[in-house]
Amino acid sequence: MQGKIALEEHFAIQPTLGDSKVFGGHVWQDLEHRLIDIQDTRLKEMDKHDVEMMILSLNAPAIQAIHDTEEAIAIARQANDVLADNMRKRPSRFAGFAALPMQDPDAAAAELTRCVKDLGMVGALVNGFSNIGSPDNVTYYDLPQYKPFWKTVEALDVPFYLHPRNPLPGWTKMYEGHNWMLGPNWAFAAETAVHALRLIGSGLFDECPKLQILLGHLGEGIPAMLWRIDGRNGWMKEPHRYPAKHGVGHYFRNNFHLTTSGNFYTPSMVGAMTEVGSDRVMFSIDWPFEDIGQGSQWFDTAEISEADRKKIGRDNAIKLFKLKL
Ligand code: GRE
Ligand code: ZN
Repeated sequence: MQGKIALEEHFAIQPTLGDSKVFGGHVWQDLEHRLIDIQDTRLKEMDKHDVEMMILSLNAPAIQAIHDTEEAIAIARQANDVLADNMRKRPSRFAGFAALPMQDPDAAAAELTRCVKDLGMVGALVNGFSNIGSPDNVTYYDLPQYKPFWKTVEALDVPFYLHPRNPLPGWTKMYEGHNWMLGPNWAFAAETAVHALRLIGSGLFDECPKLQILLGHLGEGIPAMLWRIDGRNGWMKEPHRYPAKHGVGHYFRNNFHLTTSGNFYTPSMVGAMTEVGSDRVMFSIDWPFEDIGQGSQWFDTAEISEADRKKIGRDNAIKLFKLKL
């Protein structure tokens, strides 16, 4: 399909580059180049596979793992300025998501405002929980101190991409002796799905009904579990036990969008479309961790209608991010 738009596509700057090494040490020379490069190899690959635009974001966990708050604020600014420079060079090919120092909710809100209003970014991408003050602190964004931050996101009318990171070593006992499950094979999805469900259960979307969250990897497993999450034990008629007013499915269908990043499998895409509707699914690759050729060929030939392919490959993103293409 011509004119595809992809929106979970990463780059790195020197201070955050090393975070990606564990995910590709054996191909590091190539991966490092692909992360740092924006205007060369990346554009050639986009041209080759009919990707008209990438919405770029910083690698992971990057800012979220910088436990010194002042440093997190400074590196986020630096990354966002680099991104804005690259967007300016090719505004028809690159848009951007802001990296945010969530360690300080007020600073995160201010940086998002700067990125949207001054730098023309179309939203934020944040890599899961933040470490605040110490490397073993874990802070999720359903906590009350984030309420004003979420109000700012809602008022700016831009989506927030909740991107995976690994759980901390102190929180991975269940994977002990089975480290292969860390990262994209399993733990990324489990970690991110729990965080998304925390946001939902907390009642955040009752307070901020217009807030829109993006999840990659076709919803981090949630679409396949949605019926069961809300099902409970049917005949026992037990009311749900979280502060939010409605069932999880209600918020998932009204406040979430899903992308195909790193999950190039048609039955899973059709499942996601069935759960949230084809207006809330969008094409993505997960460059440079995934193969733009593989993702594009899969999507271009997947057995869905041409109307859905056009929506998912392009039109939904234009609408959601108000892109001027
Ligand atoms: C990602 O950004 O989604 C990612 C990584 C590292 C490995 C695999 C992966 O950051 O999908
Ligand atoms: Zn990613």
